[in-house]
Amino acid sequence: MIVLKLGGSAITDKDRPETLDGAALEEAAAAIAVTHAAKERDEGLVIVHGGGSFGHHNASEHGVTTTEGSHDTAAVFDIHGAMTTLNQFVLTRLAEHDVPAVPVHPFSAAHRDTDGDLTLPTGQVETLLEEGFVPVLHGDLVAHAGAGVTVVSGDELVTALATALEADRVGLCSTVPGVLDDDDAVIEQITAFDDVASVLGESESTDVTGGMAAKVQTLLELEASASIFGLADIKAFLEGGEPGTTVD
Ligand code: IP8
Repeated sequence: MIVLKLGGSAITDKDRPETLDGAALEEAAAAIAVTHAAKERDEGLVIVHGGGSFGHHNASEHGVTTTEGSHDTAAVFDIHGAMTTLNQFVLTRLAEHDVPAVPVHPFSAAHRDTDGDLTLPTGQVETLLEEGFVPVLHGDLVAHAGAGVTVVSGDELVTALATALEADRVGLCSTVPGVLDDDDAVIEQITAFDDVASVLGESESTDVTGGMAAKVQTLLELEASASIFGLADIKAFLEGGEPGTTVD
């Protein structure tokens, strides 16, 4: 099965609060629809989307990160609310393309222990897959023992899902065509973080979960082979190709 992450920055205007990039989401939904229909659902697909302008601004306003928590219900309504709003946009667009996409909200399913380690039950995701659905999860808040609620990034969910479901392939769709070197050329393969540490800067937008460096580090921990690519390459990835940067 495949875990595909639609980066928040790829489907929203990341620098304007709560602004969708409708054209980008349409392009992603169309590509997913074509490949999903062609495979006649014999290969399970789980989608995870990030926040982009729908979660990070709210989270930073409330001072909530993956480690800094809050006990303020207003923070929960704002941050989780923003993420479920974006989730609705994603589901609606996929439904318009006849993709049987359904929501799975991490806030209602996952939690962190006092060390911050994430537990994400996946029985519902597995059953939905077996029943022919495409579960769509998203970066969210989660209950965090001793800290209230903290952010869980889409990338963390991708890792948890890929591991629990023994995913064959993991794809991260980003705003860039892959991980870029100092000359803006796509790095074809990354096997160790040290190889790319010097070129992976901090994310320039408000991103409480760490930008490209954190993504690469997370993907390096996976058993499954992972690819980072741009919107134009979703179809190529879902058809079995390895566009962009392969992280192995
Ligand atoms: O964009 C973050 O998800 P990400 C979600 O995948 C929130 O890092 C709530 C900021």
